[in-house]
Amino acid sequence: KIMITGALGQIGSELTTMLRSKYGENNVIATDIREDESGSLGNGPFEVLDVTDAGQMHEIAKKYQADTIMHLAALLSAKAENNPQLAWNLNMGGLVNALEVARDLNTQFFTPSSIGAFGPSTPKENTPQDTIQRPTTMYGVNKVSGELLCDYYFQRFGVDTRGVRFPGLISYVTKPGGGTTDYAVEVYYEALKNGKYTSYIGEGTHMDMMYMPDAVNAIVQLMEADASKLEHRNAFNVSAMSAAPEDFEKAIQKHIPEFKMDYDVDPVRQKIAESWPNAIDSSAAKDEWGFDPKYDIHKMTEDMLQQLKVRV
Ligand code: VAH
Repeated sequence: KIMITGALGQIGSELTTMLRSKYGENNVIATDIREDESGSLGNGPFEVLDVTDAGQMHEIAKKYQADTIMHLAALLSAKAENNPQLAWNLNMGGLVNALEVARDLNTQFFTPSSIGAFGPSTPKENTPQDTIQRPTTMYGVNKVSGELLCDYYFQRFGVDTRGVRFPGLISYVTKPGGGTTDYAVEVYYEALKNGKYTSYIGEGTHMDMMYMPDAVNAIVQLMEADASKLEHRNAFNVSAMSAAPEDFEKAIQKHIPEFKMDYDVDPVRQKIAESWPNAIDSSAAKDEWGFDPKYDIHKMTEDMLQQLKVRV
């Protein structure tokens, strides 16, 4: 049985649905800080959980006899920069609580890291799996600390911890909240609604991106991978594309020729974006567990627009 925190979030909402259809509704326990008011996650078990409440987390995991914990509840980069103290308490407090539950109940463990775990002194192009990690954002500090803590729980306590460094994730189901890469989602909504988009990230700023179906598949693939093949654990570089705002503009124009992008750069998020790599190297994930994303920017754009057309 898999217990998920942050199940109503950007990743959680799609991961929960996908795992429920794969393993059965009752085998996936969804938790989030708020009620699933719209019933978007379906009929499987759902519990309201504040991840900073260690006792409650433990109780829920025990009640449902979880054997895997997927810990997704966290504050994203731009929000974390606005409130670093809250970010530390929530991102690190939640993680250590989840790891403690995993240790006590002997469960498998997944939590996402991010390209935010890199910083200005990291090589920007073809960023290696093992390289300098000196991020300059609170979110990045949380992610590097989280990677180290997960490795520690594996080495010290034998908890089967696994993770990936996700790039900006693009999806049509649940919008991200307070990230630096959110523009790459907003652009599709605005293209369909208004035929134009004002980007808060500057022209020529490259970041890694991935379509959500590839992201949830990667999680399942990594968790099912043979442990003896894993040289790394926390966390694997994974990316499907490196793109700048103008790449989204061009890709969208193939479907909506009159679409136009202009710029009104937000200095806070621009600075965060510039501190991250342009393009990371995902070969360790490919070699060790067969990471194989299916969507490039064009295939993703076609699907996003088609899916959103009926929703927006
Ligand atoms: C953010 N989407 O922008 C997140 C992420 C790739 C970065 O972790 O904060």
